[in-house]
Amino acid sequence: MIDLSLQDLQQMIEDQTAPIAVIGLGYVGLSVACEFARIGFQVIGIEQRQERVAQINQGLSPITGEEPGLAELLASMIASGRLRASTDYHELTNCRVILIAVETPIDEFNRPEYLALRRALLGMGALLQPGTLVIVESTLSPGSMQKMVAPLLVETSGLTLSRDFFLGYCPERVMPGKLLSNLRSVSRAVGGMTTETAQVMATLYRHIVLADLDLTDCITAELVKTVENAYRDVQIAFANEAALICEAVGGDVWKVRQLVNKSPFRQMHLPGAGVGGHCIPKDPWLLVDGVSRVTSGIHADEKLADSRLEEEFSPTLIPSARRINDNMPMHVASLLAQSLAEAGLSLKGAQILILGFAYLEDSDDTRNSPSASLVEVLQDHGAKVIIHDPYIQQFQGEVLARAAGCDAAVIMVSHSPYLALDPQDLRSVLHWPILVDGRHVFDGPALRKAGWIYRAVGQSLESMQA
Ligand code: SAJ
Repeated sequence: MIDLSLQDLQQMIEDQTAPIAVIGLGYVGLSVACEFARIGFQVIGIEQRQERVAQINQGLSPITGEEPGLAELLASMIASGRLRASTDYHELTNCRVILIAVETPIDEFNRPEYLALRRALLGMGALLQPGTLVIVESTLSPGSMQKMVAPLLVETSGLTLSRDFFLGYCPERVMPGKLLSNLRSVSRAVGGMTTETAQVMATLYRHIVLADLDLTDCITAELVKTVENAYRDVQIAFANEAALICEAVGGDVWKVRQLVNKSPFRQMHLPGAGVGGHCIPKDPWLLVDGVSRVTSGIHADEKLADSRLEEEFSPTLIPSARRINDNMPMHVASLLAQSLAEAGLSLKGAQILILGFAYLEDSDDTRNSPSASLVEVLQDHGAKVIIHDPYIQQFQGEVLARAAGCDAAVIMVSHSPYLALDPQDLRSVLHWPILVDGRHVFDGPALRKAGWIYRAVGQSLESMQA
């Protein structure tokens, strides 16, 4: 195999003759593999799950849930022979571009769990050919490219970084339900280990991304991805804490939010029953991981003889936001307990209908679902739980049929079918007119006026009295 310089590689990328490998055929890897194949590249997907490889090679998408265009694109790319899946890393040896899109979850201690990433790096290291461009797309804790990915590849390949092979980081910004459209229309931070590498990466992504490609370095790209999601988590936590304050002082957070957002440059997010998904609950922990370093602080305080004090910096806002959001299902459970008590009932022995188990409205994705946390709390307190979700097969069915015989109902996800639900129908089948609203789906004051024992995140009882 001839050693290709970066310029030769750039040319092969420009004319789409550089074979591409994508390691990890999850919703990120599969969509990016299909997109490069669609452009005309020869693409091999490396996936460890044999059954997933077989399914993809039959032209069948393993991605559940609505993903406009993906199943058709996959089928046609398999049929055209431009895309193939395999479990065998040896297929990489003739690839000139290798994308890594494996999961990077956190463990029970909120630390990065890089097992899949290490497996991918170790699987490809010894097979890495000179002249290859390696790009990581998975979300990483800032510094991981420099401290882990690069050393591991250098060590296992025996090649010299940025001379024999080239390395970069381009975090994905796709969202479930909009994979292909996001891939094409959302800008990307393109972080190269060198400026030249970032430029060649941009040549590659320009083929599929119509939005900005912002060339930068790896640490910046790692920070952009984790900061943008930590930003969202903190914004949501702020809305949730404002909601809890409103409940405590007699306010209605929804009225407050509406008027706050009329103030210039305010964009208060939605309070709710919790924060789920595979990005927002995880990425803030990746951002703060290991950031607990001694920083020199300058203190003007005259009492301190030594004006340069060493102090420990460790993030507080971002972990606190995580805890606020993680606590919201517990708050919903407490609203439910209060509602049951109003009817002389307790959680123990009650049968509760949970409306919505996905983590997001009109989705079937249950990763880190706040409803799962709520179910656990309720069961721990002796309640029986009936779950309904129009998008999840095992929880589908006629809502009112599932509600029959339940003592109370809790809305956890604002799925469209629930927005059309007539509370009167629900009341006719519930044992008690008890409803806890975790997503501001219903009109609280109207329901209470109609005799419901109704409680909602962010709405105090005083604020709902007519
Ligand atoms: N949520 C709230 N209040 C809000 C917004 C969301 O409670 O104001 C909850 C949702 O109910 C859900 C969780 O937070 O449980 C996450 O919702 P999300 O809208 O952030 O959806 P995700 O998890 O799909 O986030 C993805 C992220 N995209 C990527 O990581 C590439 C996120 O950065 C995007 O902002 C988000 O999609 C989006 O805007 O759709």
